[in-house]
Amino acid sequence: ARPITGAEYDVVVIGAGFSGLYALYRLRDLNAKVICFEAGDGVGGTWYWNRYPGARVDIESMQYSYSFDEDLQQEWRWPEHYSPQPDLEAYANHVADRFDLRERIRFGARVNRLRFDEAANRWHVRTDRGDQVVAKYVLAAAGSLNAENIPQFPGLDSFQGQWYHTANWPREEVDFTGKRVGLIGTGSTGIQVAPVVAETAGHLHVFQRTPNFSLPSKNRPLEPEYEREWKENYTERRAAISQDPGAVYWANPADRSIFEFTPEEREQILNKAWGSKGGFEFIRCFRETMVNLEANEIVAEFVRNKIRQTVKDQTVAELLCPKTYPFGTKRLCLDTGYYETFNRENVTLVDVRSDPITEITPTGLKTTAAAYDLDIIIFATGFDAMTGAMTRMNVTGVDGMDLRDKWRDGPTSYLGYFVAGFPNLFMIHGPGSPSVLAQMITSGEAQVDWVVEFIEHMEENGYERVDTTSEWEDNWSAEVNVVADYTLYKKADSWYLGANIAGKPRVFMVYVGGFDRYVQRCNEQVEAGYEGFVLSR
Ligand code: NA7
Repeated sequence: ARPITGAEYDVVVIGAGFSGLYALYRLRDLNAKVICFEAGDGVGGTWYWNRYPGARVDIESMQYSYSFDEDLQQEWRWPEHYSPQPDLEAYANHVADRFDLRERIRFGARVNRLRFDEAANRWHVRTDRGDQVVAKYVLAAAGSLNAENIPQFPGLDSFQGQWYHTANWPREEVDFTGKRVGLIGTGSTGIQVAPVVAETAGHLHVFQRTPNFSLPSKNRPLEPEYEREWKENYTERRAAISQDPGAVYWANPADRSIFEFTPEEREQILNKAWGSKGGFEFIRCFRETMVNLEANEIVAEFVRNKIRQTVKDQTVAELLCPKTYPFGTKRLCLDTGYYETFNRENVTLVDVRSDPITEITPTGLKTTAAAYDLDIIIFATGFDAMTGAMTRMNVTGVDGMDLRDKWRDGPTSYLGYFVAGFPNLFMIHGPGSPSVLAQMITSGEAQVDWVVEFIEHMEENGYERVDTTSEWEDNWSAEVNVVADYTLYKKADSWYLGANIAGKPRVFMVYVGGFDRYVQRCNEQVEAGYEGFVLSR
């Protein structure tokens, strides 16, 4: 399609991932003139880009799916409990077609400039394929985890093999057969990649800086009985999800204190949860796990012992055991055979905490103490999370303020949606929102609903502009911090804190007070007469 120039829209949606698609669907209610710019050539966002081997969602698909349309959730069939990337991408495509959303999307169009015109109260939006449009509102559904982080090791340009970042994986299959593969990073992504690549690679070196806690996913084909049960109870279960801090449904909610049990009983309870098919339900064994260090350590040691029992070489097992931060304070992983992978002859774990990578060479990479010959390097090194999507778009607001300057000391927001000085710009899953600590499709739906209602209010009342103030940003960041301080989350160098990116300011960016509480807080501010918002005509 040709670039669009000179057109005026009511709303520009950025991103055709799950939130962006739902926004297109909802904005129809407003009869608004809407255009969506999507950097990829297809819909799905995270599930379009992350097509690396082993990519899989770690919330079960009966939940990690849209709730807005009863026929959709009844008719759609998920083959597996935890869908692999192709199934999620297929679902996004189905939704785009089923609800006729595609005609409003311009693909291969990455927004690279957003400028607010104060006199007219309009955003000027440009993309890298030459689109230039004007809009009253911008709804940025550009993703919490999409700006990839490629560590700047010297020499990457000289590498003669192939290298990939997992979030920018090629569409054609990469053949690992017999190849010497280096995998850098052991977060959720690396943990999914390693077992799959190890199956065909000649040799796999896993370069680990920080070990992560991972739970067995017990992924399996979706049992018809289980599917039926969900579909018969969707209404009740979605209602329960909307009241849950993580926006998930718990089949066996447990509200027990770990301190009421003997060590043997605790072990039994944890063992049962470990062996169950409940995935993250393990973290709900006891109520204090994420808020009390002593309770947390009991659970952490249980998981370490599982690692020790699984991995045969005890030196490797100890390296795989996280010991420097509490259980769950870096994003917990779900895996399929991750720890078992290290029992294979063709897999070697390299500790790059004690022996860091110093450079990439034409034939592989070097650490301070050794050199490794590699044909393929996989960067599973994560993202400039929460803020990267916004800061990479070249956004200027009131008085020409650059968003990167505004966020120099860390991101600010009011309710995760607004940044003072950037009027009429709404972020979905922005810094200060629950982001990945709530199931993101449901949370995205709720956020989009809130934004659409906000826009509706403005239109019905003839408002031209909404902004917030730095005072209200401070209030919100105080709230974000108070709830985080109640938990153990700040005790880890995680991407929630920006700690994974060299030089990024350390600010806790995720609202951990719960999805339910978050929705309530946003509604309260509206009900209090749009408190914290500066609306003008
Ligand atoms: P993560 O969780 O940020 O993991 C990235 C991994 O890459 C992590 O192990 C990092 O170690 C490692 N890393 C990053 N930079 C380097 C350098 N310079 N050297 C060595 N190792 C490095 O990203 P994922 O893609 O796995 O997961 C992102 C989210 O997607 C996940 O949380 C889920 O919500 C889904 P570190 O721990 O920083 O020491």
